[in-house]
Amino acid sequence: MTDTQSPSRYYLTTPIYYVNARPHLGHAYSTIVCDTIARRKRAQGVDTYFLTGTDEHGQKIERSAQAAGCTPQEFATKISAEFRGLWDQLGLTYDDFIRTTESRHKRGVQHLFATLRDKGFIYKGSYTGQYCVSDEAYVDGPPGTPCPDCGRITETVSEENYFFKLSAFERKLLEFYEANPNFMGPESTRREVVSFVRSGLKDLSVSRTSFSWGIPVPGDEKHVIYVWLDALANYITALGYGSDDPVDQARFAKFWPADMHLIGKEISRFHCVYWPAFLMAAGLPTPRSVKANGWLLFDQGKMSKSRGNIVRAETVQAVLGADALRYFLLREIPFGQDGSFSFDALVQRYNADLANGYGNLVSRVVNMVHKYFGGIVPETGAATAAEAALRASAANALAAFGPAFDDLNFSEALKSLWTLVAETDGYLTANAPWKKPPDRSDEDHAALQARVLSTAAEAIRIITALVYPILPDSAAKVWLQLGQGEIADAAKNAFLTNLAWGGLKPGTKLGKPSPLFPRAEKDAVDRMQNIEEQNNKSVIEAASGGADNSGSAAKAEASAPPQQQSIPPQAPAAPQAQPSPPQESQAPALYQGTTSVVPPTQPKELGAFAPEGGSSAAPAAPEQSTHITIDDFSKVDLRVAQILVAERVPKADKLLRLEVDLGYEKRQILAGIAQHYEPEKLVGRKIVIVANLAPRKMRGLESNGMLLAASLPDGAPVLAGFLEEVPLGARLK
Ligand code: ME8
Repeated sequence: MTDTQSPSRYYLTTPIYYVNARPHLGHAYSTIVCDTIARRKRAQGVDTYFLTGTDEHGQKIERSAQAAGCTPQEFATKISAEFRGLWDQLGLTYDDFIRTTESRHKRGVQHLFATLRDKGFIYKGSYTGQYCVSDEAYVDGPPGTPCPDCGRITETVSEENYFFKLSAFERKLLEFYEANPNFMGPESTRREVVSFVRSGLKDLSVSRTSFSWGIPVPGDEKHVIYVWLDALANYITALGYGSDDPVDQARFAKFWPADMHLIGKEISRFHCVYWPAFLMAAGLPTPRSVKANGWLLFDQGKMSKSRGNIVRAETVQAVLGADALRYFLLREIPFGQDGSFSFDALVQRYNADLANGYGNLVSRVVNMVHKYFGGIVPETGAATAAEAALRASAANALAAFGPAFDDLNFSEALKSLWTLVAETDGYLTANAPWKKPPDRSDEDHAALQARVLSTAAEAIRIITALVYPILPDSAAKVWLQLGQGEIADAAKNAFLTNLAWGGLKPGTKLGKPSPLFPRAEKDAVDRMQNIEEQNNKSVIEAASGGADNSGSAAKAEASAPPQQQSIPPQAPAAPQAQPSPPQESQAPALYQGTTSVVPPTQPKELGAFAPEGGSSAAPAAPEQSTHITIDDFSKVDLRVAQILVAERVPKADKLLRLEVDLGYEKRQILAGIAQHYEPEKLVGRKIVIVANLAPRKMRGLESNGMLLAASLPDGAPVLAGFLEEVPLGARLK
């Protein structure tokens, strides 16, 4: 099914991003990787089509829009514009940006659905089962089953649906994987997908009736098409699939099948199982490859809106520039593996490799050519062993960089290139053209300067050309400084196809030296952290009406857990300072030291439920104003959680041990409600917890939070809950 690789054109895609959250560094990561690939391909003379876009249908978006008080279309338009705006701000060179609410997409998806139905691969049936709204995925298991991908508790759906005969493709897919060993990567993804298919494929429900925010099934409009069938089709609809227009048809014929779908590893099943099966069923060629990036981790978890541990690309761009971000992501994280992001690591890498490394090398050489040769590249003269060695290093870098890069091994590619940076630096230092020993004649010294500086400048030219896809802005500046003109023009002329030693001609007039990567001072980390804090604060204020309204999207996003840096993980107290080991009868600390945050009257109305007798055992609240500010309140992180496990704690008649699911994580909490609630009856119940309370140990068990309950006059707790459906992890504010 897979065509042979066509060297003359290349079609690559990012996932299309959900519009329920603003873009963060995780989204930027996949898009930046694609941008570097697209730039390299174009600079090799390959006709390249780079597609990105936004995924705008589905129940999740419908609910986010509802929460924000606007229509799904308004909501999608706002967030989609943020993605596109950010990609433009970062200088990403996508050729097309598709929105799944565009008519060209709807037309194509309906055409695909009708084709699959006409070919007998779609039939009507009924489905009762579990569905994860967050991942828009069907899940096997009984009611209450958590989603295997995100851990959220699934919802039970019971609907008349259209089904796709996925089961008919089990063998075909396995044969396809076998015949195309490079179809999926990395190896871990390939293994996972193969074992998923080997374990048996069931037919897939491909329509929904319980909500309407989607593309109607042609001819049966009360159904909307399953969001993943809708979303995956973007890769063909953007090219013109389903259109009668000859221009669209020619584009589709030229660029399909895609050379690479670049995705995050969590959506491999959709891309490596469902997508090829849909295409095979429709009689269309399958993509040539699907490659999964690992996860960007921050504060020990996958960076994601639902965990609230996000960093924005704009923040890094504002302080260190977009190139620094691109370099860090590609150099620091071996592609395909998870990688931690931290501001400290970013600044260290920036200073070591860019400011002190490449940037400093360029500045030394360009300045010396100006100082000693009036800015004109001198004749090299006869090469010595030192020049031959540097030239050999450049040849090594040229030989190593391309294959590593084309294998998506960006980190290794850059490492090999930075070996050349270090060797050029070492060559300069060893030959010290700035220092004339007393026993060297003026003539000999001038010859050495000419030889060394022109050789070093040529090495810089090679480095700059190779690194251009990763550091496009900086490479453009260096290209000008090397007197080579606009690098964008060079790229258009496919300058990477004939890159070889010797391109910097004597007599070339260098451009003015200009700073590339000013050293980041110690405060760079603080500055980035402050921007993130301010960002988060303004989102919270906008949501509470306390600040300039930054729009419905901001409101919806405010329901995400806060960024860890901006909200103190615990309120400013020190519950650890208990004089004696906590007893079951002691309150697990809501009021300990957090009294400036929560008014002392609050526990009576919406009791942060302490084990029985807790409120009287809690330390007295200090004197304080009866009013708190919105900032004070926002320090208490109240969240919706669901009880997964409830059991009595041995030898403690008041305590229950609960395992609760916050959607973005699971944790254990202890609650003194055993005399009022049977543990079995609590399982599955949605409750409210204080999520950022300092952990405490009771009876040797750690409690990570506290549930909220009203406290009746006789002291009995009544758990706080909701009448409407609420997603796990939703914040109370
Ligand atoms: O899944 N680390 O959209 P999405 C690395 N609409 N990459 C990350 C990341 C992280 N922490 N967070 C996000 C969807 N990404 C669907 C896709 S495609 C037909 C439909 C990147 O908004 C990564 O590429 O949840 C991941 O697959 C994608 O964003 C998920 O974006």
